Amino acid sequence: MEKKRALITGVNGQDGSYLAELLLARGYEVFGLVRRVGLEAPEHRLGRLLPLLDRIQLQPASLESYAGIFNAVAKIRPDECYHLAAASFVSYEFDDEFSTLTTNINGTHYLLASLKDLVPSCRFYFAGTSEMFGSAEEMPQNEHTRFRPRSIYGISKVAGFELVRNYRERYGMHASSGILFNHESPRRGHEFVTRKITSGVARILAGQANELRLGNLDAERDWGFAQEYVDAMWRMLRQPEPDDYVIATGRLHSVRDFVRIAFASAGLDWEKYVVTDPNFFRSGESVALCGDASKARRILGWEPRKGFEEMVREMVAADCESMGVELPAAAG
Ligand code: F7E
Repeated sequence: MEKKRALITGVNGQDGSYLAELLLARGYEVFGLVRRVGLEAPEHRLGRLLPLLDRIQLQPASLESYAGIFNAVAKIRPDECYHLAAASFVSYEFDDEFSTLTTNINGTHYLLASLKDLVPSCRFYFAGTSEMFGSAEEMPQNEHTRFRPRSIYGISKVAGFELVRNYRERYGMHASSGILFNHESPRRGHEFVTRKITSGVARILAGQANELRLGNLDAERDWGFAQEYVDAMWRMLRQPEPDDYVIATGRLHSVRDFVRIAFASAGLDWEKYVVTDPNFFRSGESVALCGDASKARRILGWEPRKGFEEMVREMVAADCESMGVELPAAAG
């Protein structure tokens, strides 16, 4: 039997690399869309994919070019497409608003339009986000909670989500959206708070830093483990009907909780190192985002497994290992 062909945009990101591994293990032929610059400096830009490079096929294309996306889809003719690529850093200052909106909305639109014309039977996954809820009126948030995005990133994702819904309803495409809450791992980008903390702990242990500057320690998030979240994406495309699903743990933790566990796992007292810095505060961030994933549990048979503390410890251990520093044996 011929192998199924999966196309992943954002294949070099945290989720893309985990998803590529999962699909290879399940017998897929995996194609990844990357920017041309990625191919020019693979060790730098494709770091998370290095162990997989001989097993996946990379196709250079920019999300900003309809012709590029159309040609890539025409060449690959995927059975399944996972659209993960996006400008994904959240800022409430509306900086870089034009490029975030253009890339995220047009990229989604170009992909959907190309698939509709070339391979309408392709199953499509869109990476939605809890940022679409923004200053939500209720907690926890589920698939019926009204979107009230308050970041440009959140606004761009609501537009993408609505495009997906319209392509599904108007053209009958099997197009689903995951509304994923924060999900972390040792592969998380360093700009996000979890990885900033765990790599900061490793640098302090290595003697390369003596403080860690953070924003609001009281900010709360629903943090899950990324590898489990990509499995939910795959499960959505197994359903007979396309739909939208919240993927979350349903548990809230503060940045302070994360900090405390991360430093303790390295035998350090966080209060000696963490400095709050107003530069990292986000204005207007008041509502805690916490997801209700009971629909995913019921229909997809998906549930989060790894606990928060275990994940934090693993992230610290991975950062220490990559820097060649030993964790104190009895720490924690
Ligand atoms: O912030 C607070 C910050 O940047 C988490 C992306 O994957 O998840 C991610 O977006 C919390 C916020 O992630 C610092 O104010 C405190 O409350 O790690 P983050 P995010 O903005 O939640 C959603 C679901 C996405 O879809 C996004 O693409 O931590 N915080 N101090 C800080 N955050 C950062 N980055 N740096 C700090 O120093």
